[in-house]
Amino acid sequence: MNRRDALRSITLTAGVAGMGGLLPALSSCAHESHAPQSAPVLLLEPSFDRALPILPNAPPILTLAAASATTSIRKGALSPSMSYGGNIYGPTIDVAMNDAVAIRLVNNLTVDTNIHWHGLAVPADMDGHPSRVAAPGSSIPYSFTVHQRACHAWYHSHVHGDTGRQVTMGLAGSVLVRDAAEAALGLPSGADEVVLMIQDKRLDMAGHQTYTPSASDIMNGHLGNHCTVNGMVGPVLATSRGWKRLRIVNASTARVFNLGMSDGIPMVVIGSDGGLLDAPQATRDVLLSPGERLDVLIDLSSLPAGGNAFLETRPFGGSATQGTNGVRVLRFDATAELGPSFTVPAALVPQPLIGEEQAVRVRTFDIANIHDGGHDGHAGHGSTGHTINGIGYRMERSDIMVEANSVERWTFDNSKGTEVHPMHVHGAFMRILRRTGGRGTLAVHEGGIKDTVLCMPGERVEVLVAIERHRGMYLLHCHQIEHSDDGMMLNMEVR
Ligand SMILES: [Cu+2]
Repeated sequence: MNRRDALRSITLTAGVAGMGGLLPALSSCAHESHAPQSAPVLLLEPSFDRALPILPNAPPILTLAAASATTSIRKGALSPSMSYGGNIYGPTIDVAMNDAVAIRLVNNLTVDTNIHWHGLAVPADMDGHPSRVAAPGSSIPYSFTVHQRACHAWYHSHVHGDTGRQVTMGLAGSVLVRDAAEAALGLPSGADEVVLMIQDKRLDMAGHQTYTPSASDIMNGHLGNHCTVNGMVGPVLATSRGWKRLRIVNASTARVFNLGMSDGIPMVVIGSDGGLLDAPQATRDVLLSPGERLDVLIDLSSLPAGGNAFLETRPFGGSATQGTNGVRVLRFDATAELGPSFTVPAALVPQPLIGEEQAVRVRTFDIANIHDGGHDGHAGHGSTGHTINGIGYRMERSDIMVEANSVERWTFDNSKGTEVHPMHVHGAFMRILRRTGGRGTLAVHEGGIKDTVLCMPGERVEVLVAIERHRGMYLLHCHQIEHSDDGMMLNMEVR
């Protein structure tokens, strides 16, 4: 048993023990997978009593030292966490189109770790494939050139079987890619542009975050009882009265947020995973699943000095276990200062065209909860055996062969499924064509280039996939990370 397996075994033993022996079938095999559905985990309304931590910016040439840390997630309590250098999470890495990135990951943890550059098109050996990890005390030099349009990418651990725990504890950060087309729009910048890493956390009575998923957590998601922004429950951002650009990433393992502004504050979606939309889209709220990013403008100019407004997550339908209640997430306190004058541009930046007629191959992926024991994840230790097309993940097996620089048309079929699956592809970007069943429509931010798409229970989502230029082994997986840690992941070989 290697170190990672040992850790996994300890974690899962703790998880099973915590269920009071209600699930004796777990000790046998993955096929006995139908754990009882637990009651939805409700989010608690926070009190807003501390300043929002601003994640520091960093240039793309640096060392990220993954280490255990402590952070105050809830006021008055110190929680164990993990970080790339601070209390929790890593710096926001600022890169421009054509910049060289040279980042050394140093592993100061007692378990394996690595980094996946979620939303960056990088060579396969730089992509954070789970077969390439840094053992404790060792390091991985990541170096590549960013050659893609302005966007909000992010980075996080991708160690198979331990990703959910490492990301929840804090091994994640943002990457902002800039280009001239974006700069020409004069969007809110400086203090008026804020990265918000939103993550639900399960806090115990002492205010410590815990991550020991039970079998029902592996099915329904390890849902937290608190919503955090940049690692803090109930943060407050004191800010001038004017337009703000919020760069949001849903860093939860499983929690879908339905994000909107209180008090009828205008909210305009301008971008998604792969950069800016063609045109701004005013909206009331947006469903954002784990792994997805949202680039949104909000207008606080109508607030009086001393007034406030909230970013909130609202209840939503479509899932038996999610969206049950809504809470306020972040409070904006208006100062006396007026922000710079700004008019939302009528047009943004044209999307790269991915035409349906370019597709050279059609594939369907059945993601509707077919269970299988034969994978490298939690097998034999409480696994429910999540699969794609009935196949559980094997580290060394090539599952999908695709051509570099080609386009394919894929369908994610969750029409018979009961679980929430945000599907994520590495080394490729997607254009969402249509959604049938469930919501039956595309969300406003889904008009943009995507790397992650939410497939709610009952939904079939058709996408065009533009495979990038790099060859080698990439991944297609569910970004409900308990599912991918459980084997809901395939190797995609680009040739
Ligand atoms: Cu899933």
